[in-house]
Amino acid sequence: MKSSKEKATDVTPDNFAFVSLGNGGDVDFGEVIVGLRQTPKVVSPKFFYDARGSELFNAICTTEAYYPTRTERGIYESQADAIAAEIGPGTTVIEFGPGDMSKIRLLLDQLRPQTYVGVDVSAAQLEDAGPPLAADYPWLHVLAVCGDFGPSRMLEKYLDGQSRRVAFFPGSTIGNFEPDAARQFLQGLGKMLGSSGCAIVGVDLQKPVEVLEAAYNDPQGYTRAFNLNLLTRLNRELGADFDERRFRHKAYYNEKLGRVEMHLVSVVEQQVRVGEHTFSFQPGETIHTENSWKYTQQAFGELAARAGFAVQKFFTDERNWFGVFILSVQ
Ligand code: SAH
Ligand code: AVI
Repeated sequence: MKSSKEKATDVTPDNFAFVSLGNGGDVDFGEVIVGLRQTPKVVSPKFFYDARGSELFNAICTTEAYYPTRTERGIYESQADAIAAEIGPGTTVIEFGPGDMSKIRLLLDQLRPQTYVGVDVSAAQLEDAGPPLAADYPWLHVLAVCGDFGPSRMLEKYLDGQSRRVAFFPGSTIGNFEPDAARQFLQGLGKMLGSSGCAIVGVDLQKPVEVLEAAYNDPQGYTRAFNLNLLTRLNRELGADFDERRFRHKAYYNEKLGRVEMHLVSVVEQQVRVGEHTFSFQPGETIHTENSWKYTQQAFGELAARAGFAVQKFFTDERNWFGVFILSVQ
């Protein structure tokens, strides 16, 4: 006897569709070369999420050290009714970077949207998570969109013009943008949502440095493996010859800027080839792979206001570690 989850993946449900925008899914060679030519060297965190990277991210989320996942989930579990009351039923929910689509599940029974659209660069995650979601919620239209959720109007043709649009951006993925890029993203989002639109945005909040640094240095080593997997991916997809043993994971809280930084540090002097390009590394030189900005309630509210949103409601946990903002287009 199969479990309902196994059954769900056997046949693609009628209420599920998958489309590709053609602007994500693979590593962009040109973007990587431009980043590695900079000082300090940089590679975008959006390239973390190949099948292995997504698997490692999901493993990070299960650790005790990585508090954001369970804290945000706790807010949805306890506040789903209150969140739904702010939004109302029959909407089109568009989730940015849904990953395993587990967070939207915590809201669907209360939110009762008509359509769910998940936009992610990770085709593997969409293929794994989309059909079971559609099978478990047969009343919901589920559309998985493989592509970059950055500025683009390509998504528009997959959205209906009738129902109210609600953006769902959990996980503090917005914290991986620089604050000005986050503002620009929200500004573009406001246009896409239209004047009746609103957004549910999960934002990690500032807290003691020890808690932040532990979250990005889990004792299981998943974050280290997640960071180093980027090099494995560049080797496979771009024909690079990084030796993962010659780099180490480094993550720390930059208190002055209010962000956790992740880097890959070269442990020796070395040269690395990426396609026909060669890059030199001094010992201790880093590739900057991710920023994870941590906000105060006030600072994020002000950023959203500069992007044309009003904070309709704010939810948090008892330690004030994570914030869920309900934003409405002004
Ligand atoms: N929302 C989930 C997953 C967060 S991890 C959670 O809260 O746990 C970030 C997710 O965003 C990953 O699934 C990754 O593949 C996706 N992602 C990152 N950058 C992206 C981009 N530029 N465009 C589309 N998806 C992106
Ligand atoms: C997806 N994003 C918000 C995560 C974060 O915390 O910045 C990705 C991550 N990086 C290391 N651990 C988790």
